[in-house]
Amino acid sequence: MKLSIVIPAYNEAGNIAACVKELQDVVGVREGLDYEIIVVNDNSTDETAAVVQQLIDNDSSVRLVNRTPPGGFGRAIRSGLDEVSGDIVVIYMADLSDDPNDVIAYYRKIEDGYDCVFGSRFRTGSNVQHYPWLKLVVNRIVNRCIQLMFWTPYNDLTNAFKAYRTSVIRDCGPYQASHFNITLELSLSALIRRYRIAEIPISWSGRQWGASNLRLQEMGRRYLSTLLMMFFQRILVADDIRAECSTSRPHPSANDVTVPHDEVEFEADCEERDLAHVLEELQRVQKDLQSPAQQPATVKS
Ligand SMILES: Nc1nc2c(ncn2[C@@H]2O[C@H](COP(=O)(O)OP(=O)(O)OP(=O)(O)O)[C@@H](O)[C@H]2O)c(=O)[nH]1
Ligand SMILES: [Mg+2]
Repeated sequence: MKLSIVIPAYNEAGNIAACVKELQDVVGVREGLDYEIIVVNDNSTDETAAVVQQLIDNDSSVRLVNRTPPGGFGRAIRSGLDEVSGDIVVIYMADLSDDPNDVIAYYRKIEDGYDCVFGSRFRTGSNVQHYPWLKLVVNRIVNRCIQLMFWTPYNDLTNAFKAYRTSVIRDCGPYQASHFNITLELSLSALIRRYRIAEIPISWSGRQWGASNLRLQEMGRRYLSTLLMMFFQRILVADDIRAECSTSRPHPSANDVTVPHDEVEFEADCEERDLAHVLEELQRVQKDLQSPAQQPATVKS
């Protein structure tokens, strides 16, 4: 299966070459996967485009999408997704925050049959460094609220670094979010359609070069808008939405989910899986409460 890595980049001249290189080394050289790397440059005012152009000269698997205004993280992701030619899409940050080894872990999970892989920075085995404390606190509160609203065990849905089958991306679109709220639009769209999702611990490190583009005070209303849209879709029209899914959904005994009997079985399987997840989450919380000294993930700020 071909892997497409979409990297939104805004003023990342100091990071993008190292970012692409570490991906090439792991994905191409070490693992020998068929891949493409699509860098989406959003009117950067630095040398980002020129640096990527040099990388393209040495590796035809690297591509550059130059956007015209208006800019925005969500618009950049949407432009990148339109260009994808692979079977699996990974959204990856240009600021060296993500670990290329986790891309391989995502890829293997999809090979195992999952439709989406959500990395979590807050599970046993996760490794998080240099996370600004205010963002960390807001992240944990927001993600806990999302977990309660969607009754889901996945605890890092706002993180963009995730993998999806391309067919899932196409099924869940078109997308509307223009900024960082696309992280929620993508992950929650897959969640409410009940695609088969795996969550695995990942490593993450705060940027060492360049400036952060995520401004909490500007993004709040956008996250809220996407969150409420997905919440009401889930509670009011989830059946209509799921009926339009054309691609592989989790069904242990049959792929044809259009047969009514199968649909009933499918719903029952999903309910069962959701309950198992919630139970797992409750057991985890219980364990954490019983051993307060033991931290679930390494988080250094
Ligand atoms: N194309 C494009 N890329 C963007 C835009 N805003 C952010 N990015 C990229 O998206 C990725 C994440 O942006 P960051 O600024 O690191 O935001 P963040 O990771 O949420 O914030 P930090 O935790 O502070 O790093 C980086 O690769 C940025 O270059 C944008 O408007 N357009
Ligand atoms: Mg970042």
